[in-house]
Amino acid sequence: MEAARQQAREMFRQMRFGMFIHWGIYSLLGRGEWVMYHEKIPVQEYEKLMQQFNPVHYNPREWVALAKRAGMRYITITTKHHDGFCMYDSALTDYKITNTPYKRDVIAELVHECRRQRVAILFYYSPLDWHHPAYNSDWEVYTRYWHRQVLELIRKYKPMGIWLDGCWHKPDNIDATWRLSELYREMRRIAPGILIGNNHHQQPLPDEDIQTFEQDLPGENTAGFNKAIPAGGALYETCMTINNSWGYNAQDHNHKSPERIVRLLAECAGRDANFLLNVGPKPDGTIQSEHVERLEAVGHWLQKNGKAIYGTRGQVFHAPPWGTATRTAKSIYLHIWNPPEEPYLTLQMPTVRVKQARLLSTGEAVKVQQQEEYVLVSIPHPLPDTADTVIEMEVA
Ligand code: JFZ
Repeated sequence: MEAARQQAREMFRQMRFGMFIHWGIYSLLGRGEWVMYHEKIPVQEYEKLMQQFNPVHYNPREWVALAKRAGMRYITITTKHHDGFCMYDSALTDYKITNTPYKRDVIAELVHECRRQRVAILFYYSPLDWHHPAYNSDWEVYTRYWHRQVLELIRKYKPMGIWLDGCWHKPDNIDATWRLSELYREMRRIAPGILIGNNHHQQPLPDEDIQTFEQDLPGENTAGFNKAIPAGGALYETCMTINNSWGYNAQDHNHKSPERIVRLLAECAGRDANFLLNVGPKPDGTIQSEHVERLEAVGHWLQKNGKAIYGTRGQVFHAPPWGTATRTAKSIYLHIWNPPEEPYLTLQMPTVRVKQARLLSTGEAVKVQQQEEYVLVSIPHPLPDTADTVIEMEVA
């Protein structure tokens, strides 16, 4: 594997936490990103939304600053969703942001801010397209169109990675049908270190770097479209919504609590997965306050406990009932939110010697009793952080 690609994979994994952004002209209707399909809106009708889209409060500097306050190290934004509308200035279609009253290339402005604030940026792109006439009438023409769009995105904006989503619409013989290997080769020719993810919910292809788990944790569900297939060396990334909607949905008030989001972040890291948490900005370019509040709460937790997430690896213990664990070469981090009755944890760690242990957020020492086959770790009662109390164990 190319050194540049290997390096990008390692950097991506160390980042652990990213902001997913689903934003498009569908946000005008406030009923999610599948509204055109669910409400059977004819293309000619739906296209009119373009003339109304004018996100006057769009502030990429604030979006990136919010991601950083949340402790997110990268952003993955939709450049074209299934509705076919391009949120960037594509040379290959007039159905794009620069032909709206807003006129400006919102993707270019976000990329600029990410570079300035040193946040990595990846692009979501949907090969599935409900708008392009050739999608149903001339597969050769449509394939050339979408392949060329992916390559123009890479050439024009130089993202860290491309996150494809929509190949599941024609799942049989997915590589040949969508001509993925041919596209991946061309992508890597122009950008050797580019990361490739494809949300097709099948075994990752050899040239794919990111195996996505949508609204799911790796290993949680072995059935359904989110099969927890042993990764062929690909990196794991779980993507989730804060409520139940990817695109802005004014009626969806089912927002996860900050505590639940912190635990999901820890659960992902404990399973050696990145956590891509989604916001769906409103048509005026603002992010709804319920989501801003939750992101800031997670960022506050990460200020005290980030060492137990960033740059760590997972799969330390198998499904511990008390929480999860992450590790580095020198430390094991116990993430505890469901403590046992006893005032201690019993850890089966026959090959590991614990030198000392402390509460990560305060540095307060924690008592450890080393036995031959296991270690007893005292746990404070009540837990100082009900969301996730982290104990750092320095190990030999
Ligand atoms: C897809 C998109 O349809 C959705 O709008 C959002 O962008 C999400 C992140 O990705 O959701 C899927 C993808 C695949 C399946 C179902 C929903 N599937 O394979 O059943």
